[in-house]
Amino acid sequence: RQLRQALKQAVPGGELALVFQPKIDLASRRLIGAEALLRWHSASVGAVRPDLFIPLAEETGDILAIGDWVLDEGIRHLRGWHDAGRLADDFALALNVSSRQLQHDGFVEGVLRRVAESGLPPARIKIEVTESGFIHDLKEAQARLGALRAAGVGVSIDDFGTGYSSLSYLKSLPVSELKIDRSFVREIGHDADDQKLVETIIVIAHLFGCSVVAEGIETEAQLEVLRRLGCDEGQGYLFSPPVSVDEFARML
Ligand code: G
Ligand code: G
Ligand code: G
Ligand code: MN
Ligand code: NA
Repeated sequence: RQLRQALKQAVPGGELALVFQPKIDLASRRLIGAEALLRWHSASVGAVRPDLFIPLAEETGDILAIGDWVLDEGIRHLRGWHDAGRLADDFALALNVSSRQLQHDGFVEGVLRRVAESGLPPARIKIEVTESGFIHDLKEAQARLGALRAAGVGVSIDDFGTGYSSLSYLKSLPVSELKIDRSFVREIGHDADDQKLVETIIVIAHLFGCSVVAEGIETEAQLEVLRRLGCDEGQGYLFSPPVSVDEFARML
């Protein structure tokens, strides 16, 4: 109850912040993007982890205002880096979007309006959705994600392989990127079957014209295997944890 009340203050109270985790091209080790991750420091209850407050915000509906804030703030920083000439041509910023946001009727228009107002090339922005984002209404998700792709915005499936029927989604969804969940990456070198899953996801993604990002890379050994299997990009503590906007700007 206390947390619910505190959540209402997150946006108006200026209590939210974005941190940025670098995404690295595995072949060249070049910085080619980042994922924006939300942090909340509540004036009344202190720091709260996103895996705790995001499900709550989805339940209460606060995720819509929070999600809008993430889009505004992410695109604002991206524009600063872009205008300062700090970004490689292929650099893209990934913003997480919850299923509640995707299901909200103004979602696509909201994203495309912000992109247009920013003046940024649409390909600089990627929307990350999890499978729970389209399990609800596949047809509608298909139309919405398709509208983003048609406008040139990237669409990425987060936590790929952890839900159900992933393969049938790939056939019907307009997606440009798959992210291999870190639970699979962790088992590389330990569990032969998990490694086969990783290998299969990479092959299938490429067959469908998607690029593949491995999450949670922590060791050179994992990186070596992923490179050998043809994985395109990675993020993880081996390269960098999520960092503040100032620290990230220094990496650019
Ligand atoms: O950064 P951290 O590992 O604590 O994030 C935990 C999870 O919280 C992420 O995997 C992601 O699913 C979710 N998350 C982080 N930032 C956002 C955000 O801006 N929007 C949404 N919907 N989820 C986020
Ligand atoms: O969107 P998603 O739920 O995948 O968010 C990624 C989460 O994973 C973030 O909360 C981030 O802090 C965390 N993370 C990023 N890199 C690593 C890593 O190498 N190892 C582990 N254990 N967690 C990571
Ligand atoms: O580590 P190396 O000198 O190979 O890095 C070459 C380039 O790759 C760096 O200039 C940077 O752009 C990118 N890179 C490699 N590792 C990291 C990392 O951990 N964080 C960030 N932000 N970029 C990295
Ligand atoms: Mn994500
Ligand atoms: Na993930």
